[in-house]
Parts: sequence; C-alpha cells; structure tokens
Amino acid sequence: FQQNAEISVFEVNIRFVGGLLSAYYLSGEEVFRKKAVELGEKLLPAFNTPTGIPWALLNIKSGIGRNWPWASGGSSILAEFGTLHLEFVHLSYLSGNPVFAEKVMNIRKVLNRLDKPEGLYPNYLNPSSGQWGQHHVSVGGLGDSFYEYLLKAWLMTDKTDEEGKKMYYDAVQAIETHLIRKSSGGLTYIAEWKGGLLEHKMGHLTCFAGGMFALGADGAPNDKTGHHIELGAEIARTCHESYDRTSMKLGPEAFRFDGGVEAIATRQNEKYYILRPEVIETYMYMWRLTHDPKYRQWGWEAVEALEKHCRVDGGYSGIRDVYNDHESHDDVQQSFFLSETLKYLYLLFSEDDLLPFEHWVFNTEAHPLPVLHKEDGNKENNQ
Ligand code: DMJ
Repeated sequence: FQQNAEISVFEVNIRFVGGLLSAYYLSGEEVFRKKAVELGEKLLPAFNTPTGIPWALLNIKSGIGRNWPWASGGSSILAEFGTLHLEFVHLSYLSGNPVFAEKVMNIRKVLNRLDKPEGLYPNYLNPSSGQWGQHHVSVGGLGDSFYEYLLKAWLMTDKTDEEGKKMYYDAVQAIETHLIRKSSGGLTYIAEWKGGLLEHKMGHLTCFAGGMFALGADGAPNDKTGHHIELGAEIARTCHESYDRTSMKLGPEAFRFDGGVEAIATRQNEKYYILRPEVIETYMYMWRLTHDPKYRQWGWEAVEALEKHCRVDGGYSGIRDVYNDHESHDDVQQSFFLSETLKYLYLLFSEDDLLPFEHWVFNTEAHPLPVLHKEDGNKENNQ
C-alpha cells in the first residue's frame, strides 16, 4: 500500500476492497477486515476535489489524483465514481468510521442537484465544475455498474435506502423510454445515447442489465414487477442470441442492430471475447428468479464453448474473433474470469440457498457482501 504507483480507484475498490470484505465476511478472519479498512483509507485522498466527486486515478503514495485525459476533457466517469457505494458503506460499518459512507453519500447529493437530460445520467462528470461532460449515456461501458449499485444499495440496506431505490427506478424508467428498443426480428436491446441520437449497438458489458432488471423487479413501482422480469428475460434472450450467432457460441464484445444485422458484431475490433461474465451473470439471476430451465441450458452451452475454445495449458484464454472457426488466443486470463464468470456458473448450478439473495448482494466483481439487516442497526451505520 506504500508503492509509488498510480492505481484506478474503481478497479482497486471493486476487486481488492470488495475481495477483502468478502474474504472477511466469509472467513471471519480479522486480517481481512483490517486490510480492507487500511486500503479504503488509502483511497480517501481521491475525494479531494472541489465537488467531492473522486478522481479516477490516484497515486497511493503521494495521494495525488487525476482523471483520464480521454474522458471528455478530464471528467470523472459515472461507472467509476458510482461504483464505490456498497464497499464504502461496509467500510464504515466495519470500522465505525463514518467517513467512507459520507464520501459516497455526497456523490449522490451532487448527482441529485444536477439537471439530467431526459432524466438520463451522462457518463461524464467534471469533478471541479460539478457539470456534466459530453452527453453520452450507456448501460454498458462507462455507465453500467452505477445503475447496479443504486439497486444493490437499496437491497443491501434491507430495503431502507429509499433514496437509492428512487434513483434506480427513475433511471430505469428513463432508460426504457430513451434507450431500449426492439429490432424488426423481435429482439429487445439497449442502445447507446449520444446527445439525443441513438447508436444501435449493445456491448457485452450491457448484458448484465438482464439480471439487474429481474433482481429489481420485486420493488418496481406501479405494479411493474412482471414487466421488469419480462425485460430481464428479453435481454437474456438477446444476449444468448449474440452468443448463438457466432461460430464459437461465445459472444462478441459488442453487437449491432443496424445495416441489416441483429445481435452480430460487424466491426473487426468488436469481435473478441475476453472471458467476460455478464451474460452468464444474467442467466444466473434469471434462473434464481424464474427457475426456467432454459437458463441452465444456456449456461451449459457457455461451459462447453469455454472448454472447447478457451481452455489452454495454463488456464483459460480470451479469443480474438468468435466468428472465426479457428481460435486465436489472446493469452490473457482476466481476474474476473475466476471472481465472476466461474462463480456465476457455479451459482447457476447450485441450490438457491447458497449465498441466498435475501442475505447477500454481489458487488460488481461478484464478491458477496452481506445484507445489513434492520435489526442489526444498519440505519445508524449507514447514516
Ligand atoms: C468487471 O470488472 C466488472 O463486472 C465491471 O463492473 C465491468 N466489467 C468487468 C468484467 O467484464
């Protein structure tokens, strides 16, 4: 933790803070609690900006932060600063130090003060001016886990975090109106929004949203529970199609619904598969919430494809082109393959009482965090 190195605040939080917190809750070993809190403290200087919206990058020795220069004139990114909430609430809960929860609650305050174009959250926010950057909206890369954490913040507080709940269902309403479309072949997809214009492309990352809609169905306002489950099922089907329409039965990084194609990657640089979990994650949620056997069948198709095309001597590798009959391996096994892809597969074929949703939420890297039940006094701690 003393290295003179620049780290991604988001990645360190979801992979390492989240991993340490899970290790603590699953083992009860004090060392994990202590290290999670120590690491959380190392991240705090990232919040030293005029608005308290954290920097994306932080030198953990000097505490100096900055943003990616490519991010709309040095903005912070919604999916990055919006994906600290669950871990930081737990850090306050476990340390007795309210500072962590205060930092993430302030992020919400800034967001709630801002006007949102058509009710949508742009992916970029300038941490100095507190103004939106480019009006690009996505439920995939740069946006995704912000929405996931609104819902899970509500669930993780035993449904006491009413602000998180409202922000989630309002956001989904705007996403449905402005981003969700149906192709002529009947596939529901989530497009990207750029200053009011739609790009009819869906990323592999966006496929997590099927599971999210289903997980959030229960609390949906205006009797919309069935509708949110159905939306989850439709996204799951579309993402399954994106796998089924390749030679390897593994999905591309992004697929399009324009120029006469549906659920197919048309650009060479979008044809790769890097062992990502989102489609299997959605199958797992859909299975648990509906028990429709097709989700296990689809999961098993993915297992067979992974064994056939990604298994290599040293482990598993990403693939450069899923439409090619011959594998070209990228020689990388991403850490989310173990923490997410294989874990969600394991859960898909396990009984529902293994890490039941009533007691656990998964952080965006699939590290399980316990629900803070009301009787354990979560209200005081969260405040
Ligand atoms: C993971 O690091 C997390 O799920 C993150 O939210 C986005 N996607 C990668 C895996 O694809």
